[in-house]
Amino acid sequence: VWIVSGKRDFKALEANISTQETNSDKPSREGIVIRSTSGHMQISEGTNIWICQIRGRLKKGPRESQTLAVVGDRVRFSVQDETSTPPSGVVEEVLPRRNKISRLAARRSGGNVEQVLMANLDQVVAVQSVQDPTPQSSFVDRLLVAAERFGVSGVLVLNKWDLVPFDHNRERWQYYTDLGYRVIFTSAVSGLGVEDFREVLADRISLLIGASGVGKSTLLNAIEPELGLRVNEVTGKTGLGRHTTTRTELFPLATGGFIADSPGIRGFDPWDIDPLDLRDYFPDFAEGQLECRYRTCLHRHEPGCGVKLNVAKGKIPGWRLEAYLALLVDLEERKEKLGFRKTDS
Ligand SMILES: Nc1nc2c(ncn2[C@@H]2O[C@H](COP(=O)(O)OP(=O)(O)O)[C@@H](O)[C@H]2O)c(=O)[nH]1
Ligand SMILES: [Mg+2]
Ligand SMILES: [Zn+2]
Repeated sequence: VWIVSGKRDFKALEANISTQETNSDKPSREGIVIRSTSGHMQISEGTNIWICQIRGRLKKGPRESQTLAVVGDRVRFSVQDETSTPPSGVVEEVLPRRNKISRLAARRSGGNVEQVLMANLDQVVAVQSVQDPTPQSSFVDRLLVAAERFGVSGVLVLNKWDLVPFDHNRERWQYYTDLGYRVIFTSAVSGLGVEDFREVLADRISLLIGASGVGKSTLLNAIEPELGLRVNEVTGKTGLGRHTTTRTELFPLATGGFIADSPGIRGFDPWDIDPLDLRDYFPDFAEGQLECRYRTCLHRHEPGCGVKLNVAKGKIPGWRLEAYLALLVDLEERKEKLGFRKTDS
């Protein structure tokens, strides 16, 4: 009889004490990698955290060992010792990824290599404050482009709402809501939106991102004591970041779900977007783009540009086109510098 109670699987327990156990019959379980250090991984499975080694043969695959399994990867592991503290196991298989975030890292031997930082995330949650510090809009636009690029949801949290009048710059933020992004107004001081913040993180794997001082730690502490202390700072700067080895970590939430901390993810760096593809990550351009005279119009200086026409008509705010053009220049410069190559996703 298989009894499954709550998150505990008694079938696995029974199999474990079976006397006829062979290696291939060893109970295997599924979990999520929440931390990865050299040689070991911490795997979250229900309410348990396991420490696992990686089966040697896995390391021989096409993937570079450092990205064999990253935080967020779902893995199948066999039980080694369930009674030890923490319980231990061996990772047997890395299950297919739904998505991933990567950045360019310098190779010791020269050149750049894709470094996968995180897999299977559900959403990127960008935190900004409406004042002290004031929002950097390019940050949000970049982030949303990258969210589109990586196929995850983009959530925008605007904190410190107690410092400005309720209707302060609302149209600007409303614009993102109209584009289909979730926008949450919060104040860690007054408690405004804290429940929405909690709810949006529950049961999902989120990457929290935002410049220092916007209130990330305070907001996290508001939904769970000490959480902000455990989750380290992630800076909101975009760019290639420092080429040092970084460790990403997922923190389990009391509500279910995980929040990611990564000193390596300094803003999304959408390094492998082809400049010509960028325009497709601006959903508000789609309609006007159909009217562009040239099929490969970059909405820059080309005559007969439907997007620029829509800006002139007031259908698209000028700052959206500016954000796009700034990112376009960045991508072109980077393409020139690094050479463009597609990833295997
Ligand atoms: N007025 C106001 N101050 C806040 C709010 N949230 C955080 N702060 C303050 O902003 C500063 C930076 O907050 P912190 O959580 O450390 O930001 P982090 O760097 O993003 O983690 C601290 O002095 C907080 O007390 C808020 O909603 N309203
Ligand atoms: Mg902090
Ligand atoms: Zn155009």
